This record gives sequence, C-alpha cells and structure tokens, in this order.
Amino acid sequence: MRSFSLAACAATIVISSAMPSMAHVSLQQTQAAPGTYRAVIGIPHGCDGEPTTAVRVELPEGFVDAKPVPKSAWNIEIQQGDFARTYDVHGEKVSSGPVAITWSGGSLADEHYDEFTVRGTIAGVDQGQRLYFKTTQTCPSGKQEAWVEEPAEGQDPHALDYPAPFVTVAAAAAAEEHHYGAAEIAAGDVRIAEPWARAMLPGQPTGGAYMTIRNEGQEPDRLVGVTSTAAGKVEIHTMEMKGDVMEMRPVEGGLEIPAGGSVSLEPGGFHLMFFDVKTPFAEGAEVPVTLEFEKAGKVELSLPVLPASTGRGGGTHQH
Ligand SMILES: [Cu+2]
Repeated sequence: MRSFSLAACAATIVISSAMPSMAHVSLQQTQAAPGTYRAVIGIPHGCDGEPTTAVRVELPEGFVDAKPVPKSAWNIEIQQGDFARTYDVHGEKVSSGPVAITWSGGSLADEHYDEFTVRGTIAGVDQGQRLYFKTTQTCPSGKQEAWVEEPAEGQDPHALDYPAPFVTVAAAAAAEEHHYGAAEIAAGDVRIAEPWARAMLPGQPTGGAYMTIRNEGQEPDRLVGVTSTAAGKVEIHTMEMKGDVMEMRPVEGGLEIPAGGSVSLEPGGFHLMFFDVKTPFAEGAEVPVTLEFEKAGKVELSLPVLPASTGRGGGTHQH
C-alpha cells in the first residue's frame, strides 16, 4: 500500500499535536452558500486550566437575522446594533439587528468541549469572501482567550496565534443545487451534489476536488475509477492520522457508497487527487472529470474551481 506524505499533496494539512491544549476555537462548517447558515462554534479548552464561564461571539457583516440556540444553564444576551450596510433578506431591507451574542452563567471545564450555535442568514456577500466570527472566552479570574485575529491580505490564517474562526462563502448556484436538487447530476441510482475543485497555488504539484455522492439504490455501489482530460492521473484518496502527522493514501478497491446513504468528499477527508495536471486549476475555471461506478457506470461532470482558501481553517486544528 502506498502512502504519501502530505508535503506532496494538494490539501497540505499537517496536524500539530505538539501543543494539544492550544487547539483553536473553530466553526464546524467552514464553507457555506448564501442563505441560512448555522454557525456552530466549538470551544476546545478554557483559559490555562480555568473553566470558560462566558462566550461572546461578534457577528460579522453579511450575517443577519441571527438567533442564538439556547443552552441549558447558560444565559443569553443579544446585543443589537446597526449594520454597516443594508441587506436584502427575502425581499426585505435589513439595516440593523443582532451584532453580538454572549452566553454566560454556565461553566465549561477546561477538559471538556462544547458548542455554541447561532443561526442566521448569509446575505449580500460575494463568493470567496470570509465571514469572521470573533469569539472571546472569559474565565472566572477575568482571564480571556480572544479568538479575534484576522489574517492580513495574503497571510495564512494558520500563522496566527488566535485566529478568528471563519466561514468562506461559496457560490450561490451550489446552494440552489443543494436546496432544489435540480442541478444534481444523476446516473442510475447515484446522485452527485456540490462538486468543486480547489484552485492550485503557484508551484503546487497536485490538485484536489470534492463532492457529495449519494446512492438512492437498494444495494451499495462503488466509485472504482476517476479520469480527467485535465490531468495525467486521478486517484481517490483518504486521510488518516499516522502518529501526529495526517497522511493520505489511495482508497484500495474503490470507495463504497452505501445503499440509501451518501459519502462526502471534503477537505481533511476523502478527496480526488489530480496528478500531472496540465494547466494549474485557476479560480473560475472548470475541471472535467469522469467518475466510474461499479453499478451506475460512467458519470461525466465539470467541477467549478473555488478559491484555494475554501473550506480551510476551522474544523480541527490544522497547521
Ligand atoms: Cu491526496
């Protein structure tokens, strides 16, 4: 079985376990289309051993109509304010509303993990733009952990000590496909939704692509091969932890799509990997691929290329 060190790979992700206590506050979903979005903020630790007794989240411009999800034993304070812009939400003009949410009165032990959720609407934001949910934890001694740093233009957010968790806004078209299924690609019992490829950085030797594959049939199917005229070779990869390093390897014998189930290819997990790429994937371009399923046969589709930053950051502590 071959395995690749991540250094040679498109989604260069090495998990540092040298400082496990420094796991970052993160958003569960790091890519979202305009429309309803649930910002689920994971708090992985307290302040140097102290429990977290308050969590304040500043809501970004472009995230409107926000409502926090109540948590038992925690009080909620919603701070209202004026937005910098006026947003069109379901045909209504909105220029003020919740701008920050604070949960307080509870106690989240340093060794525990919990999630704080705000549901709202992403509106008036361009594709590729990042919405930062600046999050501050407060502990009984008054000590704070403030996840409020935004990277400068061109700076890698992973270089920051206390990066603000963010979601990258995806194409609205993908959202419509997702909601209405109209533009879903179907072959036999297989459905492909939200396929995309990641824009390649200069000098990057390989490309990566993602999608959700659903099987509406009574029997499992299997993605057994992938080809593309844009690359010499395409492999189906999985990622797993080897000691404290995330490694990727080809999926042996194809990727099973369970009967009535679905498999998501996403950053940090299963992905398609393109070798000998002829023209580096550039944002806005399309990458043609042919997927071959054991039962459903061949499916041809075109992957829109999204910004290199899409779907990164947040999630696990990725460096
Ligand atoms: Cu790979």
